[in-house]
Amino acid sequence: MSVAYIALGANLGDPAATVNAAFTALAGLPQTTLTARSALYRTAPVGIVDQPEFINAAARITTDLAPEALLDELLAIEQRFGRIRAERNGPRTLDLDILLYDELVIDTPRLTLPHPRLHLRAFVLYPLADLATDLALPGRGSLAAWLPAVANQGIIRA
Ligand code: A4P
Ligand code: MG
Repeated sequence: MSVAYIALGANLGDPAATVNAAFTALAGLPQTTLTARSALYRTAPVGIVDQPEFINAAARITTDLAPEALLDELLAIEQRFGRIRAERNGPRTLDLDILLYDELVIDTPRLTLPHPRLHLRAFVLYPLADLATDLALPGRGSLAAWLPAVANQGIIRA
């Protein structure tokens, strides 16, 4: 069994309903148990700023799926929720990213772990901190140490 952390993000349609339904979809994955879910957060868009605000959250799972198989399952859930890949960083009905998978550090064309931008983003770090305040980010120290630097990014508990 491995422990993985998943980021959930949505900013089209009814984002809060989508994120809640996505938690249920994660709970239904094969060989996987949803062990914790964060609060929902309303967050200002990062990257392309001229788009609706996001709802972001994070989940902890235990799974027997290998990282690439887990990614395939997450992409399939995104498709079920009507995800259309238009522009990078652009609006989406649902985005599911793997933040951490055990202590794994990999960089392949399909999958980079830990997620390369996770430590720079309030919309990832705050939900993650709900799940594990003392979390270590492989190669990047503790999660708690990164929080002050992102405190100025717009984020409110929904
Ligand atoms: N991929 C590589 N590593 C991973 C990983 N750890 N988890 C590959 C998931 N996927 C990973 O992703 C493109 C490809 O990344 C996948 O097919 C997979 O093979 P994508 O979801 O199609 O593209 P994207 O999400 O538009 O781009 P990217 O680079 O993932 O963007 P980010 O960094 O996820 O940022 N602002 C707020 N407030 N809230 C947000 O949630 N999200 C973004 C997207 C920008 N601004 C935001 C938010
Ligand atoms: Mg993504």
